[in-house]
Amino acid sequence: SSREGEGDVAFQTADPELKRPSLYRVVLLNDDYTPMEFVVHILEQFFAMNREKATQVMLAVHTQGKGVCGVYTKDIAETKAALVNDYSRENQHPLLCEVEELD
Ligand code: TYC
Repeated sequence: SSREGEGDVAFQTADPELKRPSLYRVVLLNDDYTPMEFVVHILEQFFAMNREKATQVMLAVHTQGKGVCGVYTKDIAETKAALVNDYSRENQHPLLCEVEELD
């Protein structure tokens, strides 16, 4: 196993010491104005859910205040949240998507 500064380049195929990346939840927040059908559309288009799953998640957010759309690495989670927020704004809806680090 190659430790920092040890310089055993010839042995590095054996134990590459890959760390698991930290994971982040992308969450959708409820609001009083965004149409339910727009939220379902977001979940289908940005989180690859079928209509049934997207409807379940949308209703969970509507009744519980927030809900998880998916779990991703940091860059992917932040990109998805930004794409959803930009798209919601373009369509004049106040829908908010946030990123939370997993414990
Ligand atoms: N509460 C919204 C309504 O009654 C629907 C909604 C669901 C909005 C989920 C946002 O993340 C959301 N039209």
